[in-house]
Amino acid sequence: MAEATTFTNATQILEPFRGIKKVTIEEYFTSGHRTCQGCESALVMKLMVKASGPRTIVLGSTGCMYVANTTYYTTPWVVPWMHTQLGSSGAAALGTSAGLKALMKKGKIKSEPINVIAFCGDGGGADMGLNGISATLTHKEYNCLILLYDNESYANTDIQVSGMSPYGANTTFSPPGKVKRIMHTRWKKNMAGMMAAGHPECRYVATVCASYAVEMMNKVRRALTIGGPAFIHSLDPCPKGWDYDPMLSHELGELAIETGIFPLYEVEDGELRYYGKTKAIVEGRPRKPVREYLLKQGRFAHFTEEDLAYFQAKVDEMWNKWEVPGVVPFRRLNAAKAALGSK
Ligand SMILES: Cc1ncc(C[n+]2csc(CCOP(=O)(O)OP(=O)(O)O)c2C)c(N)n1
Ligand code: SF4
Ligand SMILES: [Mg+2]
Repeated sequence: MAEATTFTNATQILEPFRGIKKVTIEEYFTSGHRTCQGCESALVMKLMVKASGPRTIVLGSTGCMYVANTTYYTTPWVVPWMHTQLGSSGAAALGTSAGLKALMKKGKIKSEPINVIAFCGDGGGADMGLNGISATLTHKEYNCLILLYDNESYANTDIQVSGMSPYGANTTFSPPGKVKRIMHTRWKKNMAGMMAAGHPECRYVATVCASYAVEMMNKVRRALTIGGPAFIHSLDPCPKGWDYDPMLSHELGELAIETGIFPLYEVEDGELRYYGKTKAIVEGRPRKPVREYLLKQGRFAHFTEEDLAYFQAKVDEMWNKWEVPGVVPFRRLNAAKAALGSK
C-alpha cells in the first residue's frame, strides 16, 4: 500500500541545447501539413517536438494546428498524436498523464519517462478551455506540458476575435466601419501571468516566441524535465489573420518582443527570470515604438495616430506601472499611493 501511494513516474532529463549547433538534427514534425506559408504556429509545433524528442505523446485541440496538420491520410507528426476537443487541452494532458501513470504503476507497461504535451490555440486555451488548464496546473503529481499557441484569433474558422486578440484588431467579428473605427475595444488577457500568479504549486510557466528558437526549445525542455504540470504561452505571427507578407513572420516575432508588447520570461518555482531582449528592456534598453510592429500588419491598417498613441500608452503602463513589469498587472504601491493622494 505504501508503495502505491509513493509511486512517481520520472521525467526525462532534457539538458538545454547550448547553442544552435548543439540542436539535434532529427525532426518529429515533418512534411505533410497544409498550414499557410509563413505560419509560425507550424514552426512552434516543429520546435516543440524537436525539443521533446521521440518519447513524446502530443495531444492537440481543434484549431489550425489540428485541421491543417491532419488532413485525411496525411500528417507531419512522427510521434503519437491525438486530437482532443476544442476546450479540452487541460483534460487531455491530465488524463493522458494519469493514464500512463496508472498503467506503469500496475505494471501493464514499462515504467519509463514519457513526455505528454497538449497544445491549444488562444481560442481553445485562453477562452474555452481556461478552466481545464487551470485545474490541470493544480495536479502536481502528474507530469505534462500545456502549450498555448497564440495566433491572436480563432484562425481556423476564419479569424474571429478571441480574448487574446489585440486591441483594435480587424477580425471577421470586429471589422472597422465608417461610423465606428475600433470595434474590438478589450485589452488582451495576460495568460502566462495569470497562470503563474494563480497556481502556486505549478513549478514552471514561461512565454516563448519561435523567432528565438533555441530559447524556445530550451524552455520546452525545462518544462518537461522539472516534473508536474507546466504551462508555456507562445506568440505566433499568423500571415493570414494578421494580414502581412509571409516573409515578415520572423521579424514580427522579434518586433513583438522589442516593442515590449510580448515579454519573454519564465517563472520557475516562483522565481521570475526575464530573457533576451526583454531582459535588456528591464535593464534599461529603450523599447521600440509599437507603431513599428502594428503598421506592418493589415489588421491595424485603419489605426489613426490617436489609436497608435492609446496602444503605446497601454504598453508603457505595463512597463512603468505594473508591480512586476510585463508580468503582474497590480499597480505598484507608489503608483497606487499617488493615485489615492490625487483623489
Ligand atoms: C466546441 C466547439 N466550438 C466551436 C468549434 C469550431 N471551431 C473549430 S476550430 C475553431 C477555432 C479555434 O481557435 P483557436 O483555438 O485560437 O485555434 P486556431 O484556429 O487559431 O489555430 C473553432 C471555433 C469546435 N470545433 N468546437
Ligand atoms: S491561418 Fe494562421 S495559424 Fe492558421 S495555418 Fe494559416 S498562418 Fe497558420
Ligand atoms: Mg488562435
